[in-house]
Amino acid sequence: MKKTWWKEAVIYQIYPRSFMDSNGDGIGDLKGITSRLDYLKFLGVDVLWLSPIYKSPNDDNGYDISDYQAIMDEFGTMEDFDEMLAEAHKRGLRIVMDLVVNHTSDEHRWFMESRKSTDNEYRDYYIWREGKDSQTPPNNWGSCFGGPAWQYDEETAMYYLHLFSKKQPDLNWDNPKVRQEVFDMMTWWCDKGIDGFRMDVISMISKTKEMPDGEINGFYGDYGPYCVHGPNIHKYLQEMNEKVLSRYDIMTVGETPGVTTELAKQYAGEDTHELNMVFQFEHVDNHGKYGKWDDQKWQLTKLKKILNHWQMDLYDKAWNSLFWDNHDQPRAVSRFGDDRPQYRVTSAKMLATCLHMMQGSPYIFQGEELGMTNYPFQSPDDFRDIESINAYKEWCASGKVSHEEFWPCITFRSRDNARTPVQWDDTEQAGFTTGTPWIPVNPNYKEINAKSETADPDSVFHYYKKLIALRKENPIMVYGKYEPLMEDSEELFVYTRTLDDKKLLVVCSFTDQDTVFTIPEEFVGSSCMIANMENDYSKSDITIRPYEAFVLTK
Ligand code: TEU
Ligand code: CA
Repeated sequence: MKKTWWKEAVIYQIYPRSFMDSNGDGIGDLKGITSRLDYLKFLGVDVLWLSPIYKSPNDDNGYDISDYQAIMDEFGTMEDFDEMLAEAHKRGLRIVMDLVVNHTSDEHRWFMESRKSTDNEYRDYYIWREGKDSQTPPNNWGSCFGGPAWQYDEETAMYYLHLFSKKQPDLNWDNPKVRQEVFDMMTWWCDKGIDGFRMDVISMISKTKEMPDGEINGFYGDYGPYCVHGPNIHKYLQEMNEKVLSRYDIMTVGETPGVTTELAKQYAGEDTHELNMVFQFEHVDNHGKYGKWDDQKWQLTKLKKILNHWQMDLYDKAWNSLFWDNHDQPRAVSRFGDDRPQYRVTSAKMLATCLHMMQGSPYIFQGEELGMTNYPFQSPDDFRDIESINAYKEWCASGKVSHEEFWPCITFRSRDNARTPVQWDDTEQAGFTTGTPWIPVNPNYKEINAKSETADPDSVFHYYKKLIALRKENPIMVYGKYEPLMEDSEELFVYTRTLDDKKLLVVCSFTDQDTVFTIPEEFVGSSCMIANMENDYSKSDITIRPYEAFVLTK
């Protein structure tokens, strides 16, 4: 297996709007990020991935871009960006940009031109179709954020496709001019010195020419078979690789909803010349009665089956990206761990152990290193996210489900859980802003914040710091072969890693009950690399306490 810096890196995701506000307007910004680089350096991460910071009307918090080569007004200026990049590089931190090129904002110059007339030179930059009639879209597809995936545009009496909000029209990647515009823009950023791209819904850029109705799924037809991993996806990524990516020492990670291990080996194969790695979603897509809106936790055997499969199947062929949460997901400790006060710290450390000991590049979402939790929403007015706002209306207003039944589901899964401000200290607004934050601070900031955790050697923060440092000293954490154990256990997640004559045993409890465990003979009496509580590993039968985690090494 080839050794590369990005395989050895730990990546930290910043959601700039909620990271740090430098000027009291309640919105995080670039100067705020620069002011916290020392904190990130102290934590020990190598790469910072920034969610979009480009000019945007913020229908979807920056995932709707109106100018790819300018900075969002609220976040600062291009000078602020250059300063942030230089200050990051000075500290040995790399910067990965979010590349959102499945769609633009409807306020992007290309789209404003495109909608003007059917013969405009930008018409073919987007996907336009005649409706079945003026009241009926071309087909039954639904958008990710509710409502149909087609928007009627009066100017030319045609519909345009938007897989996300109607302010996010999809680009037409079959148009070579579109591809060249994107590649030129990417080149411009690379020449500025950035260190990589996280590519938003990159698995959706190639669509089939035929666009038949999809299978009804909830309220609308499913566009999946026609828009996800479409006919030319690999061709376009190889072209991007040849024209841009291969010319720079950068890292790339594709956000690829719907990806399987087979597809990942193509998207991110060691020799396929597309991307370095992809985000897969099988372990976070436990859908229930109301689609993604579900308040149930995974059964451990099912979760293990998915993660074990990704570990085993990509080995030596493609590289995993490892994550429990991001800006679209609930907080890891609330979802996979246990955020009750007596278990929060222990279970956050356990989750970190379980993930960072796997093979792949670990991603930490801002605040995860503090064990930040889901937000206690009181009413639908608390939502800021277009997806949560629309989903609540669509499900409850339609009468499909009652508020009482839907509320626990939407509050458990809302993307806003991840988007509350980073809790820096115990002063007002958690030190995030001197003004009024755009989204409320989680009221638990007095107990959970960076200031107290950086001062406490037993904190979640210091545990992450230690895990990150261990990776630098132990190539086995990066390159060791993975082997699952106890696959039928509903309580314990157990696996080994092997590299040359070294071996690690990782044991993580996912339950609030005591369990018994027999240490495999070869590990009895071996030394402990890291653990979230003490235990006696010299005996073969031991009791594992709720959410205990440890790593033995021989
Ligand atoms: O998310 C794309 C994606 O896969 C969605 O299905 C995602 O899971 C969404 O949150 C639905 O629950 C990316 C970005 O990460 C997200 O923030 C954007 O809103 C979206 O693309 C559109 O750009
Ligand atoms: Ca600000």
